[in-house]
Amino acid sequence: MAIERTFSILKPDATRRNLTGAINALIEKTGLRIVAQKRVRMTRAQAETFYAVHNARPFFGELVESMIAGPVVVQVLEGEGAIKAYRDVLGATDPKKAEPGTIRAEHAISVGENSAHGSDAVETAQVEIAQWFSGNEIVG
Ligand code: IDP
Ligand code: MG
Repeated sequence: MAIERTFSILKPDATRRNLTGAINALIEKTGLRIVAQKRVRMTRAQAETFYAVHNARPFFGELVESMIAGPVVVQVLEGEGAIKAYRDVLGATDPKKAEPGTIRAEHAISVGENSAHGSDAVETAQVEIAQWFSGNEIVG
């Protein structure tokens, strides 16, 4: 499988509970490398742009509010098949349906406050990474 890069966000529910290191440990245990990382506060406009694909869904307002409720940690992860590898360790969107040992099974509060985001495809990963990092901030 090819070496890929994927985009990750440790969401406000995770930073609020001081889980950055615990989640990073689960990421690194899979062999994925954190090749860029910074802690930022998303603006409302940035959160709306990031989740624009969901803007007609009933939970969109709640989703945007949850993403701006506190700091987030944005990351680029690199490794073999990184997009699927990260989705696998994230677990299902709804933590009640997530496999034991996954980030969401271990740490998420609810389907909305589910601790982390991971890109779902190569194209979305590229767009999401470009929204948050310039090339010289990613050190593989
Ligand atoms: P994903 O994060 O697993 O890719 P998506 O379906 O892309 O899941 O949804 C994006 C985010 O929107 C989820 O991670 C979650 O925070 C939120 N979300 C999704 N479905 C619901 C819902 O039914 N109620 C509340 N929030 C939701
Ligand atoms: Mg998604």
